[in-house]
Amino acid sequence: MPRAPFIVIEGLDRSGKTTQTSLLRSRLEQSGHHVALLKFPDRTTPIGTLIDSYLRSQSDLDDHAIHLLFSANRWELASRIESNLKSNTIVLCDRYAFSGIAFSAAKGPPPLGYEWCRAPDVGLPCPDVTLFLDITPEKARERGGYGEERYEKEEMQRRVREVFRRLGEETGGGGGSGGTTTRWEVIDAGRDQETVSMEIWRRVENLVANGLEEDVDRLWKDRS
Ligand code: DGP
Repeated sequence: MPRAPFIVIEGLDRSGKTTQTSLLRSRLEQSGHHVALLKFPDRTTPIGTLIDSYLRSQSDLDDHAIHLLFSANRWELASRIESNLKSNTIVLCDRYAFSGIAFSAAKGPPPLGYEWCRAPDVGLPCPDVTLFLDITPEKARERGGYGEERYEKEEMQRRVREVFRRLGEETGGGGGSGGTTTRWEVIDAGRDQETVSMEIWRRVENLVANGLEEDVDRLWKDRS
């Protein structure tokens, strides 16, 4: 029996990611699918509480330490992702390991190395498709700008976007460097909500209808 797909939605702050994730969930459920919606960071776990306090600048942590906590927060839910997929429940995830690398590698000084940032997430369940909602920092500003959290600054978002671009280039096409087999799809999120949601649907429709025969892959498995 085919298993359900693992779908990740990634994007910059103000890209409409959370809205689009919720629209996709509704559409999947209306089509009769079971969906488990996850959001990273998951601020409800004990590790997530530390992350939440850091993001709201209520606590300070060493850059390496907080990076490892974000990754641990994903590992906490890794077995749940796998068991859902096996029992034919689609896993839809708002942010994942790619945010982990992009946000940590973009900050500094001193900068954290890209490879160092990637290492703790090697071996996590690999998404079957990653939809990257791309938006320029200018467009994000037009949408009312950023909130008060730690990374919500225009210059930071510009650097984050560059790291996402690198991740996309290395990941695109399946089996890209690093042994990643996720399909990386860039979606212009500067357009209106309806257009973006229709495009997202178009990009996942077949995957969702057919399911997958192969087991869940591992992220960057050739680095493990
Ligand atoms: P959100 O709840 O989606 O608004 O994300 C909170 C903020 O945390 C957002 O600015 C992106 C950032 N973020 C998400 N995941 C990670 C991660 O794994 N590592 C780092 N450094 N930042 C992350």
